[in-house]
Amino acid sequence: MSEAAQTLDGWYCLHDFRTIDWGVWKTLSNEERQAAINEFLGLVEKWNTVEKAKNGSHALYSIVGQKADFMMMILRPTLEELNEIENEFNKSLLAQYTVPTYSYVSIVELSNYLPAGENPYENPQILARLYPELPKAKHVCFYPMDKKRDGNDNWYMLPMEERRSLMRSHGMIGRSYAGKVKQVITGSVGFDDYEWGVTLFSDDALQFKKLVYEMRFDEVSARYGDFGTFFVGNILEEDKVNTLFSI
Ligand code: 76R
Repeated sequence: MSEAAQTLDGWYCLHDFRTIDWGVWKTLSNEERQAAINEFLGLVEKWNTVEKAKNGSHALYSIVGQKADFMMMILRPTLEELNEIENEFNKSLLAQYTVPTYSYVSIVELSNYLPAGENPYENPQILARLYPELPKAKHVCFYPMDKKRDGNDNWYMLPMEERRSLMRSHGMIGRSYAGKVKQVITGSVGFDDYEWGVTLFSDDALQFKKLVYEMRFDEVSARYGDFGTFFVGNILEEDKVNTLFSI
């Protein structure tokens, strides 16, 4: 058996994608719509308080294309808290006018392919990555992915040293996007249908295409990457929530 990668695990993560049922939403009066929006903004206010206390983080993005209209990405210390948040949202007025289209459950993950030092859970840089405050970048890109187990192309059969060296090359490409793209890798083995969620943040959406494309030519992605559905979107600031839902 090959040596398993050791992971450092941070906050649990829920990506929750919804479309808006505009047909029904439009039948409401302005007052009813405003009440639903206000209640939702109240929820976001609660999330803001948690974020300020550094007990979690969240990001709201509107999604371009028909796969979803908006995404709520939530980070919390426990799976129970994620569950409470989704249930609270589901019981809200606004949720009645949304349709769930996709969700992803995972946990912020760093692996030991690159050395993390002696006691990683005491390293401030590592902690900042395991328990991140999600950036308020203009754009987001999310997709789930697997590493292949396919005949000769089986990531999980490679010796540790080989995986480490391949990941070094992967990391080098990633680093050349420092300051342009921030990535949050979340592990989902045992939690969801793929093995990782990849969430990228950038102020320039084109950098997603450039980074993902460049990685396609790198062996880790070229030979071993299997990708799920891609979502791309724009930040949904709280003052834009009214605009999005206004009729
Ligand atoms: O954590 C680190 O910065 C160390 C190097 C590193 C690891 C271990 C790293 C760097 N990644 C790691 C792990 Mn990554 N990453 C992806 C994708 O679309 C594709 O082809 C792949 C999707 C992107 C875009 C990306 C970006 N990375 C991983 C893992 C877990 C692998 C495992 O355990 O087997 C996956 C699935 C994955 C996928 N990666 C970086 C980036 C970027 C931008 C970096 C540089 C980060 C930085 O140094 O700032």
